[in-house]
Amino acid sequence: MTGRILKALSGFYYVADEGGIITTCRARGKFRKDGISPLVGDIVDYTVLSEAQGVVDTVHPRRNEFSRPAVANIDQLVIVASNAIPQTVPFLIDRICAIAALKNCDVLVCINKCDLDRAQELYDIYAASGIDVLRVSAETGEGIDVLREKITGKLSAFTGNSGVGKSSLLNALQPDFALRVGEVSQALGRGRHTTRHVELLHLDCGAEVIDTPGFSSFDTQELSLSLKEHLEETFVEFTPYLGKCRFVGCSHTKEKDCAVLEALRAGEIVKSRHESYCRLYDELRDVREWNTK
Ligand SMILES: Nc1nc2c(ncn2[C@@H]2O[C@H](COP(=O)(O)OP(=O)(O)O)[C@@H](O)[C@H]2O)c(=O)[nH]1
Ligand SMILES: [Mg+2]
Ligand SMILES: [Zn+2]
Repeated sequence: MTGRILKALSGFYYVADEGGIITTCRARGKFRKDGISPLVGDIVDYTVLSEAQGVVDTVHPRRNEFSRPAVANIDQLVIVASNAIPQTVPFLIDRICAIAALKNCDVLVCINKCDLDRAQELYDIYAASGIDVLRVSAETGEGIDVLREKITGKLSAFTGNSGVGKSSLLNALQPDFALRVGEVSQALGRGRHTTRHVELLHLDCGAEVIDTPGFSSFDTQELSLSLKEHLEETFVEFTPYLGKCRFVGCSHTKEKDCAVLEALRAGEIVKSRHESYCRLYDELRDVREWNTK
Protein backbone atom coordinates (compact mmCIF):
# COMPACT_ATOMS: atom_id res chain seq x y z
CA MET A 1 0.00 0.00 0.00
CA THR A 2 1.03 3.61 -0.54
CA GLY A 3 -0.08 6.42 1.73
CA ARG A 4 0.81 9.65 3.49
CA ILE A 5 1.99 10.03 7.09
CA LEU A 6 -0.46 12.31 8.86
CA LYS A 7 0.94 12.17 12.35
CA ALA A 8 3.92 10.80 14.24
CA LEU A 9 3.59 10.13 17.95
CA SER A 10 5.85 8.09 20.26
CA GLY A 11 7.23 5.88 17.52
CA PHE A 12 3.89 5.33 15.78
CA TYR A 13 3.11 6.66 12.33
CA TYR A 14 -0.48 7.27 11.31
CA VAL A 15 -0.62 6.54 7.59
CA ALA A 16 -3.65 7.40 5.46
CA ASP A 17 -4.38 5.66 2.17
CA GLU A 18 -6.13 7.42 -0.71
CA GLY A 19 -9.54 6.76 0.77
CA GLY A 20 -8.50 8.21 4.13
CA ILE A 21 -8.32 4.86 5.91
CA ILE A 22 -5.70 5.16 8.64
CA THR A 23 -3.23 2.46 9.61
CA THR A 24 -1.08 2.82 12.71
CA CYS A 25 2.42 1.80 11.73
CA ARG A 26 5.79 1.12 13.26
CA ALA A 27 8.84 1.83 11.11
CA ARG A 28 10.97 -1.10 10.00
CA GLY A 29 14.18 -1.55 11.99
CA LYS A 30 16.31 -0.65 8.98
CA PHE A 31 15.22 3.00 9.26
CA ARG A 32 16.91 3.37 12.60
CA LYS A 33 19.98 1.55 11.31
CA ASP A 34 20.19 3.92 8.32
CA GLY A 35 19.57 6.94 10.52
CA ILE A 36 16.43 7.88 8.59
CA SER A 37 13.18 8.68 10.27
CA PRO A 38 9.89 8.92 8.46
CA LEU A 39 8.33 12.38 8.72
CA VAL A 40 4.84 13.80 8.73
CA GLY A 41 4.08 14.52 5.07
CA ASP A 42 6.08 11.58 3.78
CA ILE A 43 4.64 9.36 1.08
CA VAL A 44 5.40 5.81 2.17
CA ASP A 45 4.91 2.23 1.14
CA TYR A 46 3.54 0.19 4.00
CA THR A 47 2.20 -3.24 4.79
CA VAL A 48 -0.97 -3.80 6.75
CA LEU A 49 -0.31 -6.62 9.21
CA SER A 50 -3.50 -6.86 11.20
CA GLU A 51 -6.55 -4.75 11.81
CA ALA A 52 -5.47 -1.12 11.34
CA GLN A 53 -1.89 -2.00 12.33
CA GLY A 54 1.05 -2.08 9.99
CA VAL A 55 4.63 -1.29 9.21
CA VAL A 56 6.29 1.40 7.09
CA ASP A 57 8.54 -0.27 4.49
CA THR A 58 9.97 2.61 2.43
CA VAL A 59 9.84 6.39 2.23
CA HIS A 60 9.43 7.95 -1.22
CA PRO A 61 11.91 10.65 -2.33
CA ARG A 62 11.08 14.02 -0.75
CA ARG A 63 10.47 17.40 -2.34
CA ASN A 64 11.95 18.94 0.81
CA GLU A 65 12.25 18.36 4.53
CA PHE A 66 12.30 20.48 7.65
CA SER A 67 13.64 19.50 11.04
CA ARG A 68 11.71 21.89 13.28
CA PRO A 69 8.90 21.13 12.83
CA ALA A 70 9.76 17.68 11.47
CA VAL A 71 7.81 17.61 8.23
CA ALA A 72 8.41 16.73 4.58
CA ASN A 73 6.99 17.47 1.15
CA ILE A 74 5.62 20.93 1.87
CA ASP A 75 4.36 22.48 -1.38
CA GLN A 76 3.54 25.88 0.01
CA LEU A 77 4.19 27.98 3.08
CA VAL A 78 1.21 30.10 4.00
CA ILE A 79 2.71 32.94 6.01
CA VAL A 80 -0.06 34.29 8.17
CA ALA A 81 0.50 37.89 9.19
CA SER A 82 -1.51 40.62 10.86
CA ASN A 83 -1.33 44.33 11.48
CA ALA A 84 -3.68 44.09 14.46
CA ILE A 85 -2.57 42.43 17.71
CA PRO A 86 -0.05 40.91 17.27
CA GLN A 87 1.68 42.93 14.55
CA THR A 88 3.87 41.08 12.11
CA VAL A 89 7.06 42.84 11.11
CA PRO A 90 8.11 42.45 7.47
CA PHE A 91 11.45 40.96 8.47
CA LEU A 92 9.75 37.85 9.86
CA ILE A 93 7.84 37.40 6.62
CA ASP A 94 10.93 37.98 4.49
CA ARG A 95 12.92 35.47 6.49
CA ILE A 96 10.29 32.80 5.88
CA CYS A 97 10.06 33.77 2.20
CA ALA A 98 13.81 33.21 1.91
CA ILE A 99 13.61 29.82 3.60
CA ALA A 100 10.69 28.85 1.37
CA ALA A 101 12.69 29.71 -1.74
CA LEU A 102 15.60 27.69 -0.43
CA LYS A 103 13.36 24.71 0.28
CA ASN A 104 11.56 24.81 -3.04
CA CYS A 105 8.24 25.85 -1.50
CA ASP A 106 5.70 28.28 -2.91
CA VAL A 107 4.75 31.17 -0.67
CA LEU A 108 1.47 32.86 0.10
CA VAL A 109 1.45 35.86 2.41
CA CYS A 110 -1.93 35.79 4.05
CA ILE A 111 -2.81 38.97 5.92
CA ASN A 112 -5.41 38.10 8.54
CA LYS A 113 -7.55 40.24 10.87
CA CYS A 114 -8.42 42.60 8.04
CA ASP A 115 -11.64 43.34 9.88
CA LEU A 116 -9.42 45.18 12.40
CA ASP A 117 -6.70 46.55 10.14
CA ARG A 118 -6.30 46.46 6.34
CA ALA A 119 -2.48 46.38 6.66
CA GLN A 120 -2.00 48.54 3.59
CA GLU A 121 1.75 48.90 4.05
CA LEU A 122 2.36 45.17 4.41
CA TYR A 123 0.08 44.42 1.49
CA ASP A 124 1.90 46.88 -0.78
CA ILE A 125 5.34 45.50 0.07
CA TYR A 126 4.46 42.01 -1.16
CA ALA A 127 2.20 43.02 -4.01
CA ALA A 128 5.06 45.16 -5.38
CA SER A 129 7.63 42.40 -4.88
CA GLY A 130 5.88 39.78 -6.96
CA ILE A 131 4.98 37.68 -3.93
CA ASP A 132 1.50 36.20 -3.72
CA VAL A 133 -0.40 38.16 -1.05
CA LEU A 134 -3.97 37.91 0.11
CA ARG A 135 -6.17 39.75 2.63
CA VAL A 136 -8.44 37.64 4.82
CA SER A 137 -10.40 37.67 8.03
CA ALA A 138 -11.14 34.52 9.98
CA GLU A 139 -13.71 36.62 11.85
CA THR A 140 -15.83 37.91 8.95
CA GLY A 141 -14.96 35.29 6.35
CA GLU A 142 -13.42 37.81 3.96
CA GLY A 143 -11.06 36.14 1.50
CA ILE A 144 -11.57 32.64 2.87
CA ASP A 145 -12.88 31.27 -0.45
CA VAL A 146 -9.85 32.63 -2.29
CA LEU A 147 -7.56 31.15 0.35
CA ARG A 148 -9.31 27.79 0.00
CA GLU A 149 -8.72 27.91 -3.75
CA LYS A 150 -5.03 28.69 -3.28
CA ILE A 151 -4.42 25.71 -1.01
CA THR A 152 -6.49 23.11 -2.83
CA GLY A 153 -4.47 20.22 -4.24
CA LYS A 154 -1.37 21.13 -2.21
CA LEU A 155 0.21 20.42 1.13
CA SER A 156 0.50 23.79 2.85
CA ALA A 157 2.14 24.62 6.16
CA PHE A 158 0.51 27.52 7.96
CA THR A 159 3.15 29.50 9.75
CA GLY A 160 3.34 32.90 11.38
CA ASN A 161 3.84 34.46 14.76
CA SER A 162 1.71 33.21 17.59
CA GLY A 163 -1.72 34.80 17.78
CA VAL A 164 -2.01 35.94 14.14
CA GLY A 165 -4.86 33.51 13.60
CA LYS A 166 -3.47 30.33 12.01
CA SER A 167 -5.81 28.02 13.88
CA SER A 168 -8.73 30.41 13.39
CA LEU A 169 -8.14 30.42 9.63
CA LEU A 170 -8.09 26.63 9.51
CA ASN A 171 -11.33 26.64 11.43
CA ALA A 172 -12.82 29.17 9.01
CA LEU A 173 -11.74 26.99 6.09
CA GLN A 174 -13.43 24.01 7.66
CA PRO A 175 -15.61 24.75 10.68
CA ASP A 176 -15.78 21.15 11.91
CA PHE A 177 -12.08 21.20 12.72
CA ALA A 178 -12.60 22.87 16.07
CA LEU A 179 -8.88 23.39 16.44
CA ARG A 180 -8.00 24.87 19.72
CA VAL A 181 -8.00 28.61 19.24
CA GLY A 182 -5.82 30.50 21.65
CA GLU A 183 -6.79 33.77 23.19
CA VAL A 184 -4.35 36.56 22.58
CA SER A 185 -2.88 37.63 25.84
CA GLN A 186 -3.40 41.39 25.91
CA ALA A 187 -0.37 41.88 28.09
CA LEU A 188 2.03 40.04 25.84
CA GLY A 189 0.33 40.61 22.52
CA ARG A 190 0.96 36.99 21.62
CA GLY A 191 -0.92 33.74 21.83
CA ARG A 192 -0.89 31.79 25.05
CA HIS A 193 -1.84 28.42 23.67
CA THR A 194 0.43 27.08 21.03
CA THR A 195 -0.38 24.16 18.81
CA ARG A 196 1.80 21.30 20.02
CA HIS A 197 2.30 18.21 17.91
CA VAL A 198 2.55 18.35 14.15
CA GLU A 199 -0.38 16.90 12.29
CA LEU A 200 -1.40 16.88 8.68
CA LEU A 201 -5.09 17.68 8.24
CA HIS A 202 -7.29 16.99 5.23
CA LEU A 203 -9.83 19.57 4.18
CA ASP A 204 -12.95 18.55 2.26
CA CYS A 205 -11.87 20.81 -0.62
CA GLY A 206 -8.84 18.58 -1.20
CA ALA A 207 -6.26 20.68 0.56
CA GLU A 208 -3.82 19.26 3.06
CA VAL A 209 -2.59 21.55 5.80
CA ILE A 210 -0.20 21.64 8.72
CA ASP A 211 -0.60 24.14 11.52
CA THR A 212 2.95 24.81 12.70
CA PRO A 213 3.91 26.19 16.07
CA GLY A 214 5.63 29.30 14.77
CA PHE A 215 8.53 31.11 13.18
CA SER A 216 11.30 30.02 15.47
CA SER A 217 10.59 26.45 14.51
CA PHE A 218 12.36 27.02 11.19
CA ASP A 219 15.63 28.02 12.86
CA THR A 220 18.47 25.58 12.40
CA GLN A 221 22.17 25.87 11.76
CA GLU A 222 22.20 23.71 8.66
CA LEU A 223 19.54 25.95 7.21
CA SER A 224 21.60 29.02 8.03
CA LEU A 225 24.61 27.82 6.10
CA SER A 226 22.62 27.02 3.04
CA LEU A 227 20.74 30.31 3.30
CA LYS A 228 24.05 32.13 3.53
CA GLU A 229 25.23 30.53 0.30
CA HIS A 230 22.06 31.27 -1.64
CA LEU A 231 20.68 34.41 0.01
CA GLU A 232 20.59 36.64 -3.08
CA GLU A 233 18.66 34.00 -5.04
CA THR A 234 16.00 33.70 -2.34
CA PHE A 235 14.86 37.27 -2.94
CA VAL A 236 12.91 36.56 -6.12
CA GLU A 237 12.68 40.18 -7.22
CA PHE A 238 16.51 40.46 -7.31
CA THR A 239 16.68 37.85 -10.07
CA PRO A 240 16.73 40.21 -13.08
CA TYR A 241 19.71 42.09 -11.59
CA LEU A 242 21.93 39.24 -10.42
CA GLY A 243 25.15 38.95 -12.37
CA LYS A 244 24.90 42.57 -13.53
CA CYS A 245 26.85 44.21 -10.71
CA ARG A 246 30.29 45.68 -11.34
CA PHE A 247 32.01 43.41 -8.82
CA VAL A 248 31.91 39.65 -8.89
CA GLY A 249 30.72 38.49 -5.46
CA CYS A 250 28.93 41.81 -4.88
CA SER A 251 26.98 41.62 -1.62
CA HIS A 252 24.34 44.12 -2.83
CA THR A 253 24.56 45.96 0.47
CA LYS A 254 26.86 48.93 -0.23
CA GLU A 255 29.00 48.39 -3.32
CA LYS A 256 29.46 50.83 -6.17
CA ASP A 257 27.70 50.05 -9.44
CA CYS A 258 25.54 47.39 -7.83
CA ALA A 259 22.61 46.53 -10.09
CA VAL A 260 20.45 45.58 -7.10
CA LEU A 261 21.10 48.88 -5.33
CA GLU A 262 20.36 50.76 -8.55
CA ALA A 263 17.05 48.91 -8.86
CA LEU A 264 16.37 49.84 -5.24
CA ARG A 265 17.02 53.52 -5.97
CA ALA A 266 14.83 53.34 -9.05
CA GLY A 267 12.00 51.94 -6.94
CA GLU A 268 11.98 48.59 -8.69
CA ILE A 269 12.93 46.79 -5.49
CA VAL A 270 10.97 47.61 -2.33
CA LYS A 271 13.01 49.28 0.40
CA SER A 272 11.70 47.11 3.21
CA ARG A 273 12.59 43.94 1.31
CA HIS A 274 16.12 45.15 0.73
CA GLU A 275 16.42 46.08 4.40
CA SER A 276 15.47 42.52 5.33
CA TYR A 277 18.03 41.23 2.86
CA CYS A 278 20.77 43.33 4.49
CA ARG A 279 19.72 42.21 7.95
CA LEU A 280 19.82 38.55 6.93
CA TYR A 281 23.14 39.13 5.21
CA ASP A 282 24.53 40.53 8.46
CA GLU A 283 23.09 37.74 10.57
CA LEU A 284 24.49 35.08 8.30
CA ARG A 285 27.92 36.61 7.79
CA ASP A 286 29.51 34.72 10.64
CA VAL A 287 27.89 31.37 10.00
CA ARG A 288 30.62 28.85 9.28
CA GLU A 289 30.76 25.25 8.21
CA TRP A 290 31.85 24.00 11.64
CA ASN A 291 28.78 25.49 13.30
CA THR A 292 26.52 23.10 11.48
CA LYS A 293 27.22 19.91 13.37
N1 LIG B 1 -10.77 40.27 14.92
C1 LIG B 1 -10.20 39.14 14.54
N2 LIG B 1 -9.68 38.29 15.44
C2 LIG B 1 -9.10 37.15 15.00
C3 LIG B 1 -9.04 36.83 13.62
N3 LIG B 1 -8.40 35.64 13.49
C4 LIG B 1 -8.09 35.24 14.74
N4 LIG B 1 -8.50 36.13 15.65
C5 LIG B 1 -8.33 36.03 17.11
O1 LIG B 1 -6.92 36.05 17.40
C6 LIG B 1 -6.62 35.18 18.49
C7 LIG B 1 -5.53 34.18 18.12
O2 LIG B 1 -5.99 33.31 17.12
P1 LIG B 1 -5.36 31.86 16.88
O3 LIG B 1 -6.11 31.26 15.74
O4 LIG B 1 -5.29 31.08 18.13
O5 LIG B 1 -3.87 32.23 16.45
P2 LIG B 1 -2.63 31.26 16.17
O6 LIG B 1 -1.76 31.33 17.38
O7 LIG B 1 -1.93 31.86 14.99
O8 LIG B 1 -3.16 29.91 15.88
C8 LIG B 1 -7.94 34.52 18.88
O9 LIG B 1 -8.47 35.23 19.97
C9 LIG B 1 -8.82 34.71 17.66
O10 LIG B 1 -10.19 34.78 17.99
C10 LIG B 1 -9.60 37.77 12.67
O11 LIG B 1 -9.58 37.58 11.46
N5 LIG B 1 -10.16 38.90 13.19
MG1 LIG C 1 -2.74 28.03 16.74
ZN1 LIG D 1 25.27 44.02 -6.27
